[in-house]
Amino acid sequence: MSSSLGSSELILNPDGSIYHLNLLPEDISNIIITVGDQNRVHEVSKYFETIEVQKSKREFVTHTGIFKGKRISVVSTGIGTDNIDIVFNELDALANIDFETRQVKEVKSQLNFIRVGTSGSLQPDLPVDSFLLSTAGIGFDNLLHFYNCGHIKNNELESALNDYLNWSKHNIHPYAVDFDEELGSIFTSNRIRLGVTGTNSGFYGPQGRTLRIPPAIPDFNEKLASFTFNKIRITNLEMETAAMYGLAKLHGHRAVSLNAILANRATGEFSQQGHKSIDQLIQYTLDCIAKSQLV
Ligand code: R1P
Repeated sequence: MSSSLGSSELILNPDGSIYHLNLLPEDISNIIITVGDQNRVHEVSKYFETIEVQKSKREFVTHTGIFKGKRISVVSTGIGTDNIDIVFNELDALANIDFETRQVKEVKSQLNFIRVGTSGSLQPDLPVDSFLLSTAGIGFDNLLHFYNCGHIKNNELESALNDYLNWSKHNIHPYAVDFDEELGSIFTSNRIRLGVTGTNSGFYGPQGRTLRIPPAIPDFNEKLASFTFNKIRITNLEMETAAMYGLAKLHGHRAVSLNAILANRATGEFSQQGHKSIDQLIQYTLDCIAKSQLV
C-alpha cells in the first residue's frame, strides 16, 4: 500500500472535489479533449447529444457528455505549461488516487488526452488554416526538468537539437517527448499533416515576437525552422504540447496534440477564418473519436 497523501499535497475542496479543476472522480471520462480557451469547451460540447457535467473554476471549465455513443470530457487548460502541470496532475489524481484513503490506487486507469489547439507555423509550406498533428513536442519551457523524466523522453532528438542550438548560454535546454503513436493513429488521415511542435513559456519573446523589447536571440524562429534530424523538422510553435506529452507519459496515459495553424511566422500571414478552422478541427476530432475503438 502507498502512504496516504497529506492535505497540503492532494488538496480537496470541502465537497471532495480536486482543488483547481473543481471535479469529482466520476465527473471525467477517460477520453479527454483539452482546449486552451475556456470558451472553446462549449464549441466542442455543443456537438454532444447530452451533457451530464458542467463545472468550472478559474480558467478550468469542464463539460462531460455523450457524442455518438462515446462519453467524452472537454477540459480547458488555459494558456501555458504551468497550467498543464495543474490540469494533468489533477486529472490523473481523479483517475488514479482514492480520495477517501488518499492513496494511489493499485490498479491504474489510462486516460486518452487529445489537445485541440491553435498554433503558429514556422515553415512557409505549412499554411494557415491547415491542421497539424504533433508527432513530438519540444519543450523550451522548463516544466519537465522538475520531474524524473529521462526514461520517457526522445533523448536522441533532444541531444541533436541541443547540440545544434547550443543555447545553454541563454539558459535554454529544450526537452523532447514523442506523441502516443497508437492514439495518434486514430487522428491520422490526408486531412492532417504531421510535424514536430515547439512549446514555449510565452507568446512574444519566447516565440520570437518583438513588439518593443529586443530579443536575446534575434534569429530564434529561423534557427528552429532550419533544424533537421532524421528528416524531422520543427514545424510550429505553441505553448502546451511538450508538457502534455511529458506528463501524460510519466503518468502512463496517452496524448496527442492536434493544432489548427492560425499564423504563419515565416510568411507573416494570419488566418482570416480562424473560428471556422478551429470548428472544422473540432468536428474532425469528434468524428475520429466516434469512429475509433476508444471507450
Ligand atoms: C496563445 O494565444 C494560446 O493559443 C495556443 C497557444 O498554445 C496558447 O495557449 O493554443 P490554444 O488556442 O489551445 O490556447
